[in-house]
Amino acid sequence: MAALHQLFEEPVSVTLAHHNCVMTKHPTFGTATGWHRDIRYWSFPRNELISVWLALGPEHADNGGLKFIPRSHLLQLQPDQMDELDFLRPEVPANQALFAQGISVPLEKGDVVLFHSGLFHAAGRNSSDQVKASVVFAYHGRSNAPIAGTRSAAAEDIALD
Ligand SMILES: O=C(O)CCC(=O)C(=O)O
Repeated sequence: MAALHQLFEEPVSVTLAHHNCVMTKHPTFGTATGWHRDIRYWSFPRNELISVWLALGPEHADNGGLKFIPRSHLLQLQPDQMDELDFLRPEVPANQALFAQGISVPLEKGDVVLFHSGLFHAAGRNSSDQVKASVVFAYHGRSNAPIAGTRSAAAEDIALD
C-alpha cells in the first residue's frame, strides 16, 4: 500500500472490474500473450493505473513469465503499429525494434511486480511441467475513478486507506 500511495500521490482504490483474480498458465493449454497494454480495455479518465502482480511460484521465460518493454508507457505510437485488438503488430519493423528491447523479469514465489497500465508486456507459453499461478489486481488514484457506464464501472471499486 505504501508504494502505491507514493506512486499515485493520493488515496488509492482497487478495481474489481479488471484482473482481480488468480491467473494460471497451464503447461499443456496455456497460451502465449502478445505485446499489449493493460489499459486497452479499461475506461478511466487517465491512463494511470498500476497492475500489481504477485508470483505464487517461480516465473521465468520458460514457464510463461512476464516480459516488459521498459519505458514503453511513454511511447508515441502510429496507428498502424497496433492491430484491431490493440496488440503491437509483429510484422511492423518499428515494432520489431521495440520487441528487441523487451526484457524478461524472473520472479520467485512471493515477488511482486508493479507496472503502469500503459506499459507494453507479453508472455510466452509454459513449457515447464508445473502450472504457473499469480495473483493480479489493478489500482488507481481516487481522482481517476472509472468512467460511468463502462465495463470498468460495472464492478465494485474499493477505496483503500
Ligand atoms: O500471462 C500471460 O500470458 C499474460 C498476462 C497479461 O499480460 C495480463 O494479464 O495483462
